[in-house]
Amino acid sequence: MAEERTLPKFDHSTVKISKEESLVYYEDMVLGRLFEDKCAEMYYRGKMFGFVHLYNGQEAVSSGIVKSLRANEDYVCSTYRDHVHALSSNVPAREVMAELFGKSTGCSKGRGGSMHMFSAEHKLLGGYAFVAEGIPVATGAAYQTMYRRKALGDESSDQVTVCFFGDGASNNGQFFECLNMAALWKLPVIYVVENNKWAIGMAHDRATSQPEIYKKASVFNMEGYEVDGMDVLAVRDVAQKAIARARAGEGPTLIEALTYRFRGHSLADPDELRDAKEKEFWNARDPIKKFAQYLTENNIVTQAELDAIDKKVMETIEDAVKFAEESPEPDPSELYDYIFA
Ligand SMILES: Cc1ncc(C[n+]2csc(CCOP(=O)(O)OP(=O)(O)O)c2C)c(N)n1
Ligand SMILES: [Mg+2]
Repeated sequence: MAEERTLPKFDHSTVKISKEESLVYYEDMVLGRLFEDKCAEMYYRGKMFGFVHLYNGQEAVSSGIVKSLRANEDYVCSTYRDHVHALSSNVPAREVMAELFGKSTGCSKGRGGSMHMFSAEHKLLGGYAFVAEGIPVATGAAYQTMYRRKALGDESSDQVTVCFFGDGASNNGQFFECLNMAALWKLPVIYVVENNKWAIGMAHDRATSQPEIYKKASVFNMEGYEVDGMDVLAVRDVAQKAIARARAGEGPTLIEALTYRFRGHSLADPDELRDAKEKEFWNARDPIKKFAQYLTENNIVTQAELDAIDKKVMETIEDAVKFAEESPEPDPSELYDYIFA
């Protein structure tokens, strides 16, 4: 196994976080993990169709970034690995599960499925199945925010847009074109690369001439951060800086979060390519275990309080499955509804 890229060190003594806020991040990460585990179970029971890509291992990135935004006001744009970004964005677990089941009560009315979560109410701009497809969408969302503020004089237009995508996507042309425009126009957007080292079976280091993606920000005169994507407090720290910059009209930021997916690329992937030692290295950095340990060792919460959250989340997920099971299929008479043409 090649030597693992050293994770940037984060000084936890600088963290200022209340107990209440800590628990928001913790609960969101647990929700993401347990939801995906349930999703795998339901997929193998034949409850959902098509490709399903799970987010296990990467929870600290979604929670650290999205839970630092203004809930239901700032925009979030995702990829096909989108269930947990939707949950962090406050889309109810019921609606995400129902969408996976293809039911009419799903957040995309059962038309989207796993890769196309969407919620206007929660400002989730969508999951996108084409690699890098969300980058121009997010850039456009940030442009409209700036346009409403600067051209139309709407002072309340100060939303921040976050765009999540993978290491593989960062080699796509849209990444370069959009970062150039965003920097040029000082758009209120944050590009978050979830570098999980793999694009299906292509190792990141084999696919790109400069594997340290955050460094690519510099050629656009953009701020770039490298962050330990397995540490929710480190992610929250860079998120706060990037959000403040975007909100103040100082322009975009590129964040590269070093992370790892604990499962195969999709539920159809037997995951035989990745080295067992590499998996062990990253499993030992489980972001949920790490944060739980931080919280209990620093006497911020007790283990019993964390256990109570885990239990509550499990109940939410069981309720979501029941809701999805009992919901109706979309009516065939609505086949041509919601088509944009
Ligand atoms: C434009 C395009 N090309 C190829 C594919 C096939 N494909 C699906 S996922 C994927 C890998 C993307 O990897 P990365 O961006 O690192 O995201 P990750 O799956 O690791 O989250 C590829 C090549 C696609 N969906 N879209
Ligand atoms: Mg990847």
